[in-house]
Amino acid sequence: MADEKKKVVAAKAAKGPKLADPIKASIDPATQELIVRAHELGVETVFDRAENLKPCSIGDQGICCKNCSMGPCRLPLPKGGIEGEDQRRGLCGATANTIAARNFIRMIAGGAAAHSDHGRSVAEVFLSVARKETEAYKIKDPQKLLAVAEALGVATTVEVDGETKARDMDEIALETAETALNEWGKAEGELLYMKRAPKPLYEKWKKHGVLPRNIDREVVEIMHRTHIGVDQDYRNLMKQGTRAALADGWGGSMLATDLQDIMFGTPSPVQAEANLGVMKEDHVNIILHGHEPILSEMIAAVAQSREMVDYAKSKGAKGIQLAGICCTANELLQRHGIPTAATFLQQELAIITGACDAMIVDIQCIMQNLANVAKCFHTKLITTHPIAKMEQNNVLHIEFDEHYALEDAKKIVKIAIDNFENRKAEVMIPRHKSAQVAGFGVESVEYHLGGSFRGSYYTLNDNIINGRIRGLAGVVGCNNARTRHNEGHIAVVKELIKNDVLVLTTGCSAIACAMEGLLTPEAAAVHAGPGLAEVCETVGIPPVLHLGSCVDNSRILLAATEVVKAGGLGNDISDVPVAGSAPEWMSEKAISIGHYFVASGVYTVFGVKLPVEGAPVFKKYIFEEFEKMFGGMWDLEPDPIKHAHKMIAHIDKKRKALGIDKARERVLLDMADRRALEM
Ligand code: SF4
Ligand code: MSK
Repeated sequence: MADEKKKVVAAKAAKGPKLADPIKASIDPATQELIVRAHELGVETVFDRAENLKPCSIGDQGICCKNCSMGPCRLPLPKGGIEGEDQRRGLCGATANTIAARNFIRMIAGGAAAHSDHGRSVAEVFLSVARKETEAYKIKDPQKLLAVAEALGVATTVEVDGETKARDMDEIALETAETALNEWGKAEGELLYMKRAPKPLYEKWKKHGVLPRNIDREVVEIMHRTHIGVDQDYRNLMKQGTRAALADGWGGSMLATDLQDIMFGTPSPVQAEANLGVMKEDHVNIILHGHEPILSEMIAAVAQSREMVDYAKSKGAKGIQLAGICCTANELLQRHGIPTAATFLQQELAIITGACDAMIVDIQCIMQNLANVAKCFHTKLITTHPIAKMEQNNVLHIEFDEHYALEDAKKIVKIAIDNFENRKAEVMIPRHKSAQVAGFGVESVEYHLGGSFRGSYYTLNDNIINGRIRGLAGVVGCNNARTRHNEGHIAVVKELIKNDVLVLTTGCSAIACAMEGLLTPEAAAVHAGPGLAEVCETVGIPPVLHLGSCVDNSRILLAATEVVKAGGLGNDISDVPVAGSAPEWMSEKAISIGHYFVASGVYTVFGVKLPVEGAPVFKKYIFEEFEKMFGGMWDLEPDPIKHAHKMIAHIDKKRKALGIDKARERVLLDMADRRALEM
């Protein structure tokens, strides 16, 4: 028997690792073509690894603890489920609920730390700008500075001889920068931005003791509480998870977004293209990947300079093509209209085109296998951040210092240009790309939907009340190699807009929508229900609005707050017909985002899986009981159509509670009548 087993293992090993089926791996033709090319060239990608490396089923259910060296303790569910008291215990006695809750909030800590540390870097650069220590960055949006100053309690006026005068902008900038940076580590009080939320929501947070004190402390406290022998009550653990997630959404992420807008400009709608087809064979292709716009803004400025374009031409290229991956793509797109090359799962494929002369990365969502793929091509892979290096020796590390931003950016762009003539493999850029309109935000939604009441959310609210727009959905998050690339995003979003739900999207979900052509005003006529299509056509917006990067989910929170303020849709975010979704999530950041949506009153559905199945009591707590505290709760639905319909059902429940469900029925009749008249 043992010999038989050995033979099977040997036979499998002789065959080599399994290769991904391109059609099953992705719905996107560019991705499929490049997976085939990777196979032809013998280059392994994440899609192949997903075939050969299966996830651990115990970890998948959230019930593996390795928080001390007596473990790992794995607590599989007994066959036939649990009857009576759950007898499962780790060596220390930790229950499945404790273990799942500890794991869950450690994911929140990871996500909140990632977003917030990004925010801190931005705040530090902003402080350098305010102190005039750097020439490279400027205040591009003084209006936004004034708004942020006010939200942070920084005075924007002064009294001079009994008269109120505008305060000096340099002074405002400096005090705003110092106040903002203080939010990460202040000794007492609560995060200043919490009061930007609708008052009833703020009161709920206060009542349940989850107002964050400072950003760093909430992450640190999670690490403390989840250490062996500390917090052993899943409800109390989740209380801290909530506080840390709120410190992310209404703190670190929101500050990152705001300070980026002040320095790099508040986005407004721009047109561009998306997918790997944006790369150009006869250009130097520079791909920017990661999250912080601090570096990519400089690269964008330098790469578009006459000096660098001429240098590229001197090397035989026709010019320089910049394109982004992941959230760096979203940052570059929303402020400069720079095209989007790829989602998270396509990052290795950008190199496999053979046309990527340099891939410049900073932080988050950067696969270590990029270095192995780059070895097979001429691509220079350049890490730039002190906290994110790679061990492989073909990777260049050029540390980016904001005090020498332009010099560093020039050096990097020059390396890319010099590498143009070293292309080895035949270039194979897929032809697929789509048009997109991106760059929406709290301000531009207000402007575009303002209608006759320019500069307000009344018209958006009116259209929700009269039922043309059934409700709002935030569809966000990553790709996940455990599910078919982009299929979940696209199916969920199409189903929502078909049912008149206006979708706000960020992150890789936004990139997926762009690749599918859903981010154009024309998409409304093809994919949206009649009510939503009518609104989109009238105001000239796409049925899916791209609001930016992962930290820009804070824009969704503020947009929902504006909806509440505009009136007619209740007093709190939890009253608004709105739902959240991450159909293909994979990162800890997604868990933090999901939880701050939930704690802000939003029903939030995740696709793929959630690490809670092994602890049914804990699962019930966050799936059902959270609603009683904050109005929002978690849900899981891997099937994208059912996923969308759960969101629609929640939206309808909220419409009914507001007494506007009848309005929707009337509007549908009106539409039919109108069509009959037109005929
Ligand atoms: Fe096991 Fe408890 Fe240690 Fe976790 S903390 S590994 S459950 S003994
Ligand atoms: S990049 S966190 S894969 S959305 Fe923000 Fe995409 Fe998810 Fe990274």
